[in-house]
Amino acid sequence: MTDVIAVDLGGTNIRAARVDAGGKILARDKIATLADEGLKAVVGRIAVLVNKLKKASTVAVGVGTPGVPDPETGIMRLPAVNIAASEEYPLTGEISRLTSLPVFADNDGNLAALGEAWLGAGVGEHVVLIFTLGTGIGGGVVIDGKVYHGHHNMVAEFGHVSICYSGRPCPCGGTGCVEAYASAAALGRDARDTVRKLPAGHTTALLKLCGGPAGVDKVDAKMVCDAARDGDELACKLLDQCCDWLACGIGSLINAFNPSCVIIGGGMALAGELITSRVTRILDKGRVFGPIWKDCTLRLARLGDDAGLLGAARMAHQALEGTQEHAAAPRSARKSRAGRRKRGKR
Ligand code: BMX
Ligand code: ZN
Repeated sequence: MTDVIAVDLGGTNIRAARVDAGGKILARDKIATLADEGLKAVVGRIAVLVNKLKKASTVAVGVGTPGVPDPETGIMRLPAVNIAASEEYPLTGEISRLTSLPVFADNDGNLAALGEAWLGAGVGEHVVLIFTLGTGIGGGVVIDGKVYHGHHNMVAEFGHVSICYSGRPCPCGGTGCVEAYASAAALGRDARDTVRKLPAGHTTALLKLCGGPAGVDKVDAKMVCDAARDGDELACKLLDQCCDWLACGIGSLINAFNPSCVIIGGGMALAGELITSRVTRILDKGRVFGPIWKDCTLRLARLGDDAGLLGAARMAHQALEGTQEHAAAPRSARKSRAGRRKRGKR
């Protein structure tokens, strides 16, 4: 039985796993991304991981990345904003050169959606949307088990759906993007700003969790969720506001896609019910066309951190089978794969 190496390129860590065609993880490893060193150095580290994990049974590599790799050339068409020097970088070609394997790549949100639709919270669903809440907000659409990429393979950038006409600026160049309001990074930022402005003597669990006024810089989204779980008033207010903004984005996309299911994933989804109950309550009250919402369920991701990895594995297997035409791979890799098949190897 053949297998592939799945890679999940994150802002902090690169995670990789050898995965069989049924989605079983056979081995895994990770390494720090060190994103400031630029994508070229990062790709060198990806290759080290792949070469460590690959076996004679390994037939391809699947990579999930922020930004958008060109499906034909594997060059970064939309740079990853959290990885330096990623613009126009030949992502799949370089990894292929360093590992001697065909490489396929797609956006991390798309692959999280594919992973959940394959083996997680979206199994058997007709139209699945995912929102991954992390440094940014990733998005993905899977229809009947296949990623929907749009006319020029540029979607789904759900984080950059605007929820405010003259709102916060976003690194993408847009205004009022939901990512600038409801990502884990945005919630952490809002919490720090709010705690800094508290009048003297005001108590909040957030101040205790960060070790007092000197530790306010450490306040993050996880602390807000932990404090909200314990009923802290300020943390609950921050989370209410964040989920209201998130529901605004989710409601608009439900109106656009009429999904059978919306999945909330990413690191912040570990807060579980705290997020889904708030978003559901807001959607029940409005922000979405009622009859469309009635037909849809909102769920937490089931694969946790492995959604993107399993999606990357699924993409590579699908690409090899020729059912996922848009997967990014350099033509040379496709040729060498065809050549191997002709020669009857692997
Ligand atoms: C950004 C965007 C998406 C990515 C999302 C989540 C860019 C343009 N990245 O919105 O492609 O899916 O972040 O990524 O670089 P995370 O790693 O921040 O969770
Ligand atoms: Zn944006």
